[in-house]
Amino acid sequence: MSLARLLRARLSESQICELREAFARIVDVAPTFRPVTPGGSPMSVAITNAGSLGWTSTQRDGYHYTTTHPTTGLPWPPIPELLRELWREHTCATIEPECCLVNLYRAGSKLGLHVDRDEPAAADVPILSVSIGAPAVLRVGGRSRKSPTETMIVRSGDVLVFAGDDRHVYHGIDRALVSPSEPVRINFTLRRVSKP
Ligand code: MD3
Ligand code: FE
Repeated sequence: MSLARLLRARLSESQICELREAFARIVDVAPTFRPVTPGGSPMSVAITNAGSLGWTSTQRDGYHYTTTHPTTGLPWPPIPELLRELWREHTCATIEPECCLVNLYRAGSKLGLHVDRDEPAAADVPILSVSIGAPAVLRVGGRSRKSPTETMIVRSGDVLVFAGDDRHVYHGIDRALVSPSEPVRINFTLRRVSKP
């Protein structure tokens, strides 16, 4: 895939600030946790969710979506309004996002190369990703695991949209470029899960 096909936008400083506050409100109700992969190891990225459906993983059930938080049992909090607006503006004005996966990266957190394929009923709906905090090294390949990959830096305020064929490419985070002044990276990924 050509990285030029990724739509990139930059949020204002006040919008970034609004998302930091939105993150604080989400984790207040739905604390971050480290899902366990089917292989049995906890992910190095801590996650939580907003929306009607949240992505998670357990060794027993593998990757899946739930309506409630695994430890509190409460429904996931609502998707922040600013993220809903970005979804309407950059993806589908007529389809509502169901999942806002929130990924929290600290020093040493990474996400291996994968395809987002846990939403088979909504595989044609684009994915929107919004990053704040520390920059990170994003690796993007093609539709086959063997396709060559390239890396790019994703920075605070970047909004990336993956539509069409790009929705199904391999991608991962090699590492978060944290620093003493910016010790975490937060990524919000909005998705449709059920048939629109
Ligand atoms: C979607 N998260 O949660 S988002 C994930 O930065 C995930 O936390 C990463 O991959 C993160 O599933 C990356 C940006 C991204 C990049 C490439 C994609 C999303 C993508 C390619 C296809 C579909
Ligand atoms: Fe992904």
